[in-house]
Amino acid sequence: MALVADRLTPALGAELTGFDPHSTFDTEEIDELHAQLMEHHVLFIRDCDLAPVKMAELGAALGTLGARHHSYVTHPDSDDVVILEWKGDDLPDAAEWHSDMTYRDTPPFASILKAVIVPPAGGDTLWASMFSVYDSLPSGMKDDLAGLEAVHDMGAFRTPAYRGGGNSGILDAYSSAGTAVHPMVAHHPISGRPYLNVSESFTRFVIGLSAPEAGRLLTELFDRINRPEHHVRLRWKPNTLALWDNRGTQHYAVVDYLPHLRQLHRVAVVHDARESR
Ligand SMILES: O=C(O)CCC(=O)C(=O)O
Repeated sequence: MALVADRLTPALGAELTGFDPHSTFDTEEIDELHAQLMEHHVLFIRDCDLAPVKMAELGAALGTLGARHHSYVTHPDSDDVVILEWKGDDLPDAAEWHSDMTYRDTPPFASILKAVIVPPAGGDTLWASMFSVYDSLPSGMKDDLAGLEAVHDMGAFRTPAYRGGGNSGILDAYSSAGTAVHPMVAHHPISGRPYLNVSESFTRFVIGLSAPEAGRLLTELFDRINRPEHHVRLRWKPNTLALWDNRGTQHYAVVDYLPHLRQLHRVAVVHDARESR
């Protein structure tokens, strides 16, 4: 593949051409795709008609596919593909800044998302560079964050869990989703670059602080993530594919399209096969 990337904002994101969805995804091709991903953090590929089985193959070429998601249904053609679908008066759960599944000890390193059905207007997704957010912090704040760790949990997934099974529904969802403690400033395993590692969806508490202190610190950090200079925004069309590195990015799916139907397919890749090379 001769991939060409057109960078979209200084913070992150590129529109990629030259990707062949019918390729056999050999090592050299995926090395090239991975290199583009490391440079731009999120890649958008238009007219990429990847069938669910092929999407899972692309994920497996990038690394190890993860355990099933605790809440989403899987595609009948592939257990590795979850279906994200919202319409009517649904309560979409992705209109919050987050990096996928950080309530797990080992969250996915990458996610692949393909639009299947898009609403007539709206339903865009934004990504934020957490490298850019970290770089923009005052140096005193960077010093304060060094060495701090925070607790991540399943956040708003509590609502369907509670509606489905009351308090024991929440406990069951908790035990399958898990909870994890991560450093508030992490380093990308390949570039070594520091990035802010907290999200409004899943980061709940800072170890060693009181609840009000943790709340104030997290609120200030979440406000910083919201600034548009750290963002790139994608307008989906059917068969647009987004591939992103969860280490150092977060995303936010805008809910402005209901009651129209919006459906996407997603594959999560847990381990980066190229990380230890
Ligand atoms: O629906 C979207 O655009 C994003 C979905 C999402 O947040 C995710 O795949 O983690």
